[in-house]
Amino acid sequence: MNGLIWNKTKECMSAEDRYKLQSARLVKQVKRVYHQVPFYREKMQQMGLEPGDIKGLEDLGKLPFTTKADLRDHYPFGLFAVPQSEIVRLHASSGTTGKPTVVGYTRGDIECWQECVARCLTMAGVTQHDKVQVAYGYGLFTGGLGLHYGVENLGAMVIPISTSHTQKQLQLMEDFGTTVIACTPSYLGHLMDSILEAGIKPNLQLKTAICGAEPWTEELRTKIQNGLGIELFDIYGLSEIMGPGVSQDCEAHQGSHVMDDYFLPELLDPDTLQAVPDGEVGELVITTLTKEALPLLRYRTHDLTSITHEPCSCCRTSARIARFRGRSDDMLIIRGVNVFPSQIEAALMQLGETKPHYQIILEREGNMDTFDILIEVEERFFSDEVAELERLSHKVSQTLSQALGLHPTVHLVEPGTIERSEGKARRVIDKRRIYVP
Ligand code: DLL
Repeated sequence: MNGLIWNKTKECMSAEDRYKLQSARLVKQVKRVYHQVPFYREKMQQMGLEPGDIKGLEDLGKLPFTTKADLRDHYPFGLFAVPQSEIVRLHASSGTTGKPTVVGYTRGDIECWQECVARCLTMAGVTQHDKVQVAYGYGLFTGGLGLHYGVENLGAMVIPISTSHTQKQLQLMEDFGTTVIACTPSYLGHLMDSILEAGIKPNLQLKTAICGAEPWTEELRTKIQNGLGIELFDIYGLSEIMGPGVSQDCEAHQGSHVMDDYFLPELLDPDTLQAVPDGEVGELVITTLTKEALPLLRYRTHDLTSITHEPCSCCRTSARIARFRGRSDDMLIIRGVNVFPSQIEAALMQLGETKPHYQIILEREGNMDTFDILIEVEERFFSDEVAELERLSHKVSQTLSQALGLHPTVHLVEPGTIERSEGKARRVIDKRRIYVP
């Protein structure tokens, strides 16, 4: 299919054929994980389950869940279902302290991934005649290479610039005639400001953007679409499942099409773990149907959304998920990096020079996140010895930057500054309004 517009046949199959395909793949996948991954075998045995008990989609609810903690506990390769010699690539989740979650891919997994991303690009109207500037980070993060291989698979031209400086992005965009940009929505907002400021919009060929990796709103989409006169598409994915390309919206912009011949979505109540009806908000849980290296059963994404199984006006019949409403855990996504408040606490405790009271304050300045952390320190640091406070401030900033992979602005404050609450401490004040209310 190289060089051709992606053929939609598979994406438009009837509900009946889809059900049959998903069922057959699920049965096969369950057998594989039972025999290849001791973790799943033990879990299923504890539940009194044999692979033969899973006869199709109707038995999905019997299967055990998988969490990020399970991946961490089996760091680095403990959940892999193939020998390491069959792994052709590794990626890892961003911004975690200590042990990251590591994901592996066989050659077959990479083929599946590039097919999914090629489908997404086609949904956005991208063809072999396009020039796609990939401004997601390359490296262990899945964004850069994920998009890269999808673009090549489609036969379009890839410009693998990664997260270079804005001036460089603009220069290449102008010189090479970039028609599609793939980057986080907040960064695109920043690029837009720079383009408008430099007055170079008339020189650009840009018409489409593939944005994802962080929550964003319809308001931001409209603002950038109007500002740049281009169309924005919302690509979703997570490293544990594959990376970008698990789902994306089409030209109808009526929800994000899940590649559900490969990734089976369920929408569950995060407290009861019971299915919620179509249209109601729940946690997205995904079972990989064909993944070879790291197959996951009922992976809890913690992303909150709703689902519909109604066919779309574009003819695709896959399940569609709505814009994300938030997360059922406390993970924050700051400038595209995943951050858990507990990481900050762990780093501060290890440093041992501050008090255990801290507060994260997130805001939007223009289109970029600002990331401030207030941390209480002992009274004595506020004596006349300014140098001591500066030393500590520098050390804390360094420690946190290392732990998070981000540079928060650190404010050391006097004891009692941060408001105490009787129940749970209010660790995060997020004023960015990135989720739909
Ligand atoms: O962010 C993969 C990716 C790269 C997706 C490039 C799209 C584009 P992780 O770093 O593992 O992987 O982060 C996954 O990011 O569980 C969501 O909470 C959030 N996320 C990803 N895409 C979107 C989106 C990549 N379009 C976590 N809208 C996920 C809202 C998103 N949240």
